[in-house]
Amino acid sequence: MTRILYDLALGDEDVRPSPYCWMVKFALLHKGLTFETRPVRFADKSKYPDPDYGKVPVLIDNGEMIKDSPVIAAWLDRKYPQNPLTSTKAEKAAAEFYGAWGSSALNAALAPMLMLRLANAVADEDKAYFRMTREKRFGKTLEEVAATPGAAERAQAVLNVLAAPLSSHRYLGGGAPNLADYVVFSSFMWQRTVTLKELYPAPEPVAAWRERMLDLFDSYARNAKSADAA
Ligand SMILES: N[C@@H](CCC(=O)N[C@@H](CS)C(=O)NCC(=O)O)C(=O)O
Repeated sequence: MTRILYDLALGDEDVRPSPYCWMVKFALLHKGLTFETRPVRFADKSKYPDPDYGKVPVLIDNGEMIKDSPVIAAWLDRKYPQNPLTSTKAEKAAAEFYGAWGSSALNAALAPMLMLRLANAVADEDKAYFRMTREKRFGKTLEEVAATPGAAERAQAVLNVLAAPLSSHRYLGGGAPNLADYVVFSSFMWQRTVTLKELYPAPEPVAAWRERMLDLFDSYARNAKSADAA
């Protein structure tokens, strides 16, 4: 049985920033499934398992190709029912909410502090592609994105939302981590793999939860390489 996860890499191939790939790595670890990661860079789509799709994560599970992180998570729960990522419809709905909130509110709040750092850390052959695609997405230069006023304050305000559930629960999943934790924490891995610097003050319940998440699975995430250290 081979399980290969195609994972986005920066200039240093060991630095893996993609939040969606992180979510799938956590999902596999949660289920106790072994896997290898295969790094791909941004621009050279010929190295992707599906060049027309042109994105990762893509999981190849014993020859079967599954794409798109929420689809991969749902597929893993169907194929490997042990240690479910979500056990009830309510948990599934909550994880869907957190996924949408993470990729809109949280990622948007973090982006001004990360985009220019990412642009500097991608491989030389990716630099023009990265700048062109991201400037098109933001509708401004990466320097303008980085100069967004009040970015740290906005991140703090967004994290205050997360402090609400984490003030009374150890995890977003309640007493133990579930898919909701993995989708949100993946955004913090996007940040952590780009820089280990403290970019904004995090509310205490969120900071404590992040430490708990870093400890999971023998500190898998804590041991991930950051571009700072590359
Ligand atoms: N909806 C997809 C989004 C995947 C996605 O956007 N992946 C990014 C990395 S985070 C990517 O492959 N980017 C390649 C590129 O920018 O060319 C998922 O959840 O898996």
